[in-house]
Amino acid sequence: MIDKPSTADWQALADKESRGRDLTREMPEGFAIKPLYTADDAGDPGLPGFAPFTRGVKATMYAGRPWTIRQYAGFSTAEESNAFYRRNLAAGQKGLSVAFDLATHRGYDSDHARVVGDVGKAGVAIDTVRDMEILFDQIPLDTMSVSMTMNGAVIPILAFYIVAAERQGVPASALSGTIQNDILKEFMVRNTYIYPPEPSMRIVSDIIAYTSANMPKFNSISISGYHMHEAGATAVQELAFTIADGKEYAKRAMATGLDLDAFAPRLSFFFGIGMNFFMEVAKLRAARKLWHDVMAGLGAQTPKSKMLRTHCQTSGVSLQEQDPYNNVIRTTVEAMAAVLGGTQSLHTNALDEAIALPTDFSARIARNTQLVLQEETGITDVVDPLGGSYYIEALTAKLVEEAEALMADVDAVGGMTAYVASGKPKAAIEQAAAAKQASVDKAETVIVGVNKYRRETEDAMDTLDIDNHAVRKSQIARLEKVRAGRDEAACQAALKALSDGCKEGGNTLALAGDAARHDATLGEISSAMEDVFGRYDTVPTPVRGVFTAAYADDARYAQVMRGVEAVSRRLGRAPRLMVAKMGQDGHDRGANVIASAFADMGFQVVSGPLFQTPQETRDMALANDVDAIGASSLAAGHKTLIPELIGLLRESGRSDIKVVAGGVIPPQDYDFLRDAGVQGIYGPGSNVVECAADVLRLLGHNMPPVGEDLEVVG
Ligand code: MLC
Ligand code: 5AD
Repeated sequence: MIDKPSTADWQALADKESRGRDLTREMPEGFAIKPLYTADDAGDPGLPGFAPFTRGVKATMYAGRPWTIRQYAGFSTAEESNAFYRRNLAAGQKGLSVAFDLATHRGYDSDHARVVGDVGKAGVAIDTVRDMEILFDQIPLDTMSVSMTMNGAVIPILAFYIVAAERQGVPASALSGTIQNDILKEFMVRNTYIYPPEPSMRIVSDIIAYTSANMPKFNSISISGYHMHEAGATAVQELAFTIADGKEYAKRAMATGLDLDAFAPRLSFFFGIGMNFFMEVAKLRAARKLWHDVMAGLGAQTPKSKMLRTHCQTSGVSLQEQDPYNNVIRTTVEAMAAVLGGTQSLHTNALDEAIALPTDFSARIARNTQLVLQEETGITDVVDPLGGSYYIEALTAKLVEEAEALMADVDAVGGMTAYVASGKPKAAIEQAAAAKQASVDKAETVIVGVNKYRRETEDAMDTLDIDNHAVRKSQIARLEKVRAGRDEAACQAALKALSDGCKEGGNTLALAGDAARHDATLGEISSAMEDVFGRYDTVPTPVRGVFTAAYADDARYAQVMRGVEAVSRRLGRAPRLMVAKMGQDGHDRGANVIASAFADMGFQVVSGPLFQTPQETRDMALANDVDAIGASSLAAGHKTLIPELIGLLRESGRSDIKVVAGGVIPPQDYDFLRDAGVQGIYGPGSNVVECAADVLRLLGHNMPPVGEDLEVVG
């Protein structure tokens, strides 16, 4: 009889096969993965439905009830979004998830001068309860669970929702759904805050207090790691900062006198799911264990308080503009990771993610990805089918250990509010994002169709285009009608009561509900609060040194740096690039990566603050005497904002300042932008070193193409 081989036997055989090559892999998470895991690596995760819920919060999981297919969507007017929702529900979607436009997020009515380019673009425009009623027309709010992604203008939006339901005859107590209401991550990565951190945290607690008393089926918050993930966070960062955010909210709510077990069962979560398949499965399992332990530590008694229930969304940044049908494959793999990790609810991204908002066609494929997984694969038959996998169990335990270590750093400074204020988590995530970008640009991280197997030409794709002028016009007409038809004195009195409550400590959601019942607009409710709380501004501080370190031995990078030196000699100073974020779009990963990389390559970089108008960008560019402006646009404002900027530069006699654009810009719009005077357009998948080479060319430097004359340039 042959002896059972030992791990040492395996090692000897493996060394022979690999000729001694080291097959361990370093993860961005800061630990290495071995090529083999065995029973020695894996602990026992317990059973689903029982603490610490590593294997799932329900005993039966999808065998009892499948996850909710909940596609995030919204665009244009309430009428158009309502029609889109109803088509999708008829085709198999199970829950709603509303995407609002950026004007709404940031508390501006559609007629506000700052939001001309944003209305109806990245989501649906909502100004009044009337809009909200139209959004849910013929959608029964007593049975449909509705998630609303709102954080900045969370008070007017939730108030509108409650009042729209009342007008449908549905009391608040019957409403089921979720409000995102997670402001800490806005200050870290998503940037659609309105007020400073302290009053923002009070708002979160007000909502928890109101919903736990009046809306027992409504999840008061969706504590979100997703946006950290999208901003480039590692799995450990996403876990640690998200769970620590949850702990902070729970502690704040307890500090206002609420009983933990009265509100904790309705705290929910949201994670991003990327391409590192097993890491993402383990991440969700680790999240449940971490949350259980945190809540037990805070003294939670009922099991429900210790169960982490989560929505997941497949990763937007993992999707590419090039060869976009590959995105269907990526999304399928990510969706499987979310499901095998035990998510409660899921959004699958559309294949045109890197180009525009989904069309009916791309939304259908995205939704069907979930329907096929749910109904054709047998994936729902068994609870936690990867449970007991040596690798999954070891990885889950490792993520718990690493996240706990990072959470200890957060605790050491007194919790997440203080940690966010220190700027540490934002900087750590940006560092990880820059490192990832460098690894992609150097093709160490492979992206099929982008940095490997790239096609010579790309096929054209139909994309959704929103006539922003028409949406704005119809919103303004409705705003005027609502304002004309309301009891003005009652409305103003309710707004005043809200302002007073902000000062004196009343519940802001209850008070905003009264204002909404009198048809106060979103902008009016927001500014009644802003009058007391103020509006918050930040200045971007991109990280330095990541690219120089990553490209230490790279000939092309050195060549670009020599190009920058040559231009510097000619100008008598380093070339200056302003990285501009115009409009209400707060996605700044791309802008920060560009700022970091260009500064590392020797440019002088001026980072504009978020939310500039084209006039403000022009003024800042002139004041800093920049040579070029890179406008980053991810929320479809490019056709309005960038041409306006170019016009203003022209009026100021500074058409010599080159304007380039980057971000999510459909190729169909390239000609429009070029005609408007944009001199370079860099979509997702652009290599930042080549972007810099291109900008040098625009500044008159004779920059050779890749691979040519590497030595002769000076
Ligand atoms: C579930 N149930 C079961 C069961 N499984 N009952 C018996 N047996 C089983 N096996 C019950 C649950 O207990 C619950 O009832 C009910 O069924 C619904 O199930 P759920 O699992 O709670 O699902 P759901 O209602 O879909 O709620 C999921 C959630 C919630 C808790 C994660 O918070 C949610 O829907 N979140 C979505 C967030 C979202 O869409 N975000 C978009 C962000 S986009 P009961 O009575 O116990 O409740 C974004 C992008 C950007 O942010 O930046 O703009
Ligand atoms: N409709 C559909 N999906 C959207 N997303 C953002 N806005 C919308 C919208 N209006 C998705 C994209 C994006 C992520 C933040 O959410 O996938 O990457």
